[in-house]
Amino acid sequence: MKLYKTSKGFVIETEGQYYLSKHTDWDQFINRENLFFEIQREVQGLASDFEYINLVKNFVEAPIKGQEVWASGVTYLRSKKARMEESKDSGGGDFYDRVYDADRPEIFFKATAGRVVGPGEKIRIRRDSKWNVPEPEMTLFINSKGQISGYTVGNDVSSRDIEGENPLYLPQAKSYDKSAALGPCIYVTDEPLSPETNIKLEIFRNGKGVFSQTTQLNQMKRTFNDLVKYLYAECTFENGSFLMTGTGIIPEDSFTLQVGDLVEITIDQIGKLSNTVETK
Ligand code: DO4
Ligand code: MG
Repeated sequence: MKLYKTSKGFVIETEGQYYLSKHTDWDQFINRENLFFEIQREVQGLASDFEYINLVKNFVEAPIKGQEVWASGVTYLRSKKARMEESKDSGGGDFYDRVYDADRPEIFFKATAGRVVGPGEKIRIRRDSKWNVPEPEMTLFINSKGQISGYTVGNDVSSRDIEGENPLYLPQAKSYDKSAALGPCIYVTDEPLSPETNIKLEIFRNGKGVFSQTTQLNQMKRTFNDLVKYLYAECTFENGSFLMTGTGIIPEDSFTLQVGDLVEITIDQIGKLSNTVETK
């Protein structure tokens, strides 16, 4: 089932039917133990209506309110190789090599809710950066008890020249206004995701495709539970949190995002997150 946050209410999609939840607080709506069963129970008392599709089409927002967004790094071989290459001149490459094999994963703070954009909204590239990429990432919604309750699509927009210049610049390369996109929904399931789940990144410039690649969850080196264990070890999250799980796709080194580019990320079961690039 899918949960959509819209400016007109919270829409539940399940088995091809659409329902409008009676909940009015997103944080309370999503941060419940056993969310799958809670939603199943809730829809039994609601009437479905196809009109609610229009709310999803026209009024959908990023599925976040009182949560922080965190992110994991170097969880795919492709990411390790790209970071080592971009930071070789600064002598930082070895850090990425070591973290890929270490027990402790790289986890960093990505964004407050106010820095996150939703479907159809503009993502930004930094004005002081010349080399920027989208990072398509399976993103977990973890409740305040540390349980993974749902999944969404995430874009960890990143400045490669800034992080490559010095690994200590990572927070500036990663965290700035509109550097994160989430959506279109929170996908809630009572089953584990298939390792064959596809994560696809497409980039369009002036209506023409300039990049397209797909990876699968089975390419990820770490487990979701391992990442959650480290994130929740010494942090509490009153309303739960979002955790991006790292990118397995990075365009070739000659590629950089431009203003006006359309970035589309599609993950099986969850849906498509589309955003265009702006800077100002
Ligand atoms: O350490 C750099 C960032 C890595 C990252 O964001 C990723 O692998 O997705
Ligand atoms: Mg990333």
